[in-house]
Parts: sequence; C-alpha cells; structure tokens
Amino acid sequence: MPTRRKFLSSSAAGLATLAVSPAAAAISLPPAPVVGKPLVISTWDTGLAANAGAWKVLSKGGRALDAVEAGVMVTEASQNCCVGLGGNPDREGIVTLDACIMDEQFNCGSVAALERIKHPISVARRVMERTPHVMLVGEGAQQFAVAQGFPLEPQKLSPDAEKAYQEWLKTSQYKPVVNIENSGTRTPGPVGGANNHDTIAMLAQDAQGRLSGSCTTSGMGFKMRGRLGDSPLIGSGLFVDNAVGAAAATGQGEDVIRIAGAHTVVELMRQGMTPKAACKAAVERIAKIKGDKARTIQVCFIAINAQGQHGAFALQKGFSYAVCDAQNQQQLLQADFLLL
Ligand code: SD4
Repeated sequence: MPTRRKFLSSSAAGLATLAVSPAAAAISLPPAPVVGKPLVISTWDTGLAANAGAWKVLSKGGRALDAVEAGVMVTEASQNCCVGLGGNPDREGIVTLDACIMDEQFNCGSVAALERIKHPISVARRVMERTPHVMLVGEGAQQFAVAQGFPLEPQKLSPDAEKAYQEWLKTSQYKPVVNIENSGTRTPGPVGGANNHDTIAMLAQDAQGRLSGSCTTSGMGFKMRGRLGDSPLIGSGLFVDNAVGAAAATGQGEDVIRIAGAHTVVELMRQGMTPKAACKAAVERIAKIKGDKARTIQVCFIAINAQGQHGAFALQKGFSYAVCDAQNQQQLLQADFLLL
C-alpha cells in the first residue's frame, strides 16, 4: 500500500506536471493505480448471480447504493434459493422477510417481519429515503410498502418450502441450525453447495470510492413467530463507514447480535486490521462466548475496506463468498474458518 509520504510526494509531482501543461500531463502520467475499484462482494454461492446484477450498475460508473440494491434483488426474485418469498416459513407456516441497506453517508433503512412483498430490500431503501425513520416492522412495514406501490404477493409457500415445512411439522422441534453445510432440507445449490442459505449480504465500492451494503433474508427457517435475527439490524448484519470500510454477516443471527458483528468488524478495520483479520477477530469473539457450543452454529463475516481490499472469515468450514472486480471478474472463494 502506498505510504502517506509516497502518496503526498507522487501527488505533488502530479500537480507540478499539471501546472506545466495539462495536455502533456495527460500523456505522460502513468495510468492511475487500480486498487480494486469498483468492487462487489457477497455471501454464499448465490452471490455469483447477485454480483452479476450489481456489476451491471458498477461497470457503467453507477452508484454503489444502486448496485447493492439491484444485486440482491436478483436473489430475492429467484425461486431457486431460500432468500425472499421462496424461503422457509416460520413455525406458523408464514414467510417473513428482513432486509436493510446502508450508504456511504450513514443513511440507512430497514424492514423486518415483512410479509408478501417480493423485494424487501427496495422497501428498506424507501424507508431510508422517504421516511424520517430507519426501521419499520410487520404490519406497518407492509402498509408502507403497499402505499409505496409494491404489490402484495399471494400468501403461498414455494413448493420446496412447502415440502420442508411439512417435514418440519412431523417433529415441530425448535432446533435452528443455520448455514452449516448440508444441514438443510432444500435442494442443492446451482454450483453444488447446499442451497439452504436464506440470506444474502452484499458490499460494494463504486468507481468514485463510495461504499454501500445490503442484506436480505427470510431469516432462520421455522423460527418462532416474530423472531428477528441480525440481518435487518444496522450494526449487526450490516455496517458501512465510508472512511474505513463496510462489513456484513450471515449465519446464526442471535450470536452476531451479541457482538454487534458488522460494526465490530468495521471498528477493528479502523484500528488497522485488514478486512480478513477483522472478520477473524469477530468470529473469535463469538467462538469465545459460545465455548463448547461453538460447533453447533455457523457465523461468517465479509468485509471491504476503503482501499478496496476484501476479506472474509467463518466459524466453520463451508462458507463461500463471491467477488467481482474489474481485474478478476467473477470468483467464488472459500473463506478460511476457525474450527478445524
Ligand atoms: C438470521 N443471519 O436470520 C440470518 C440467517 C442467515 O444464512 O444468515 N442465514 O439469523
């Protein structure tokens, strides 16, 4: 990374050249170093398709906020995974959705326990942009969505969710298991991984260096009615500070909330940690709290910093995250993990 001194001296040299002749400077200056901008990363293998949606915005010089909305909308609309209305229901058989979004200026919006709306992320953005509030829940969130023109979808489970729910009803045990590979009751994912991931979190940096993030989920399958996880909570499921970086979480929401996960990762980056080291430190904090029970859960973090570096870390094996930038285009990476 360039030191401050190097940066100052090279910018001073650049300014001096410009002072002589702008045209000559345009020819003689080396191309600007690309430090990973624009960039989008997102959780799980479903992140590949979502990143492609976000990239359409970023590659045209669009705003990171628009990219993270457009990106996760791809996943919300897919019937092929557990995010959105195709997700697993709560124990009463009703799908309830949570989402939040945050931009480069600490603006944020969130909805929770929202029913029958296809794109909770867009409702969260409207909460941010068109209300004096940050968060709307339940009936009020739905009323707001309808008033904003979002259609009410039928109250109906997808065939996969119906099957999973009928299976769950046989024992009706409340034993949530989130995101530990192959623990789900749903069909395999598009690239071979388990497809029971009910959340997508996405972070992006645009060509102008603006950071934004989004997170959207059907929450833990067969949860108690009214249960919320970390995903709609600014500071737990998602946090963005443009001067430092952005972070997001997936996995057992209750344990992410206990340490205000995404905010913790950003604060650790503020103290100088790389994105990956910050994600790892947050995972370690949760592991310490959980003690012997750490093996019963999965928690995972993704992060990017203001310099355009990215990283991720998980408690257990099996966490994939998708990265898309101008240099490498699409990649699906396996995150390192704590519990061997
Ligand atoms: C929750 N964090 O509701 C979410 C679940 C999740 O992939 O991330 N699943 O607790």
